[in-house]
Amino acid sequence: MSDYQLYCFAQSGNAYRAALMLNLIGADWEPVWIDFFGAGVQRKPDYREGVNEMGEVPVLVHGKKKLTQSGVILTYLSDHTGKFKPQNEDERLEALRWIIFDNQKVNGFLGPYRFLKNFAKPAGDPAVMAFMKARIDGALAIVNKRLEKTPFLVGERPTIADISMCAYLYYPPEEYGFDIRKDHPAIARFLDRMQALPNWAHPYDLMPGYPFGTQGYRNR
Ligand SMILES: N[C@@H](CCC(=O)N[C@@H](CS)C(=O)NCC(=O)O)C(=O)O
Repeated sequence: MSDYQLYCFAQSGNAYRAALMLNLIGADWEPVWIDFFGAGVQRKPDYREGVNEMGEVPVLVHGKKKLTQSGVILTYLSDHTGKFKPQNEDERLEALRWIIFDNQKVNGFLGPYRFLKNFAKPAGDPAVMAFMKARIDGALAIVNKRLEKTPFLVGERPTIADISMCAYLYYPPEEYGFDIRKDHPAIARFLDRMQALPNWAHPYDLMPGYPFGTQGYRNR
């Protein structure tokens, strides 16, 4: 058995944060595929009682430890390996600040927007979609402005805040109906820098569930 098990599925940018971190630090890990869209495993009582009372993915299992919330998982992995770890109190607080902003305002809106556009039946109400798109534009502009000043969110080096921010940013523009890279050039350059890190992989190559409805991977 691998050192780490990650409950995840390919379409989950929230889970991608944890999967990407595990890959970037060279961890020995394996995915546990969650049939999120089909059986809705995350909504079942045994999942809520035995895996995650919040009914969410990702969940990281490391021996006897079971962790949820990608921000917690990233913090745990960086504390344990020293990799992508903020270096002092100021950096730690700054990373946490961006992780919370990301969870709430950036990928916190991008994920549901993409879900309503591609997977929900019926698809999202146009007024709701327009509201969310405006929130997304505003939040991405803030991130873009920050990344015009420094190559990574906390400065010169990549930290867990950057890995968190990647959550939904590599999924194809067709899944959004807009092109994040084209609209936000500093984010595009940031994504290129993250992509150049050793062991970087796209969510569809890293987690099972591609094509949609299967347990496959895109390029394997
Ligand atoms: N803030 C959480 C968000 C996790 C999350 O919302 N995951 C989605 C899958 S992409 C989920 O499990 N949603 C189920 C639900 O909200 O009922 C994190 O970063 O781990």
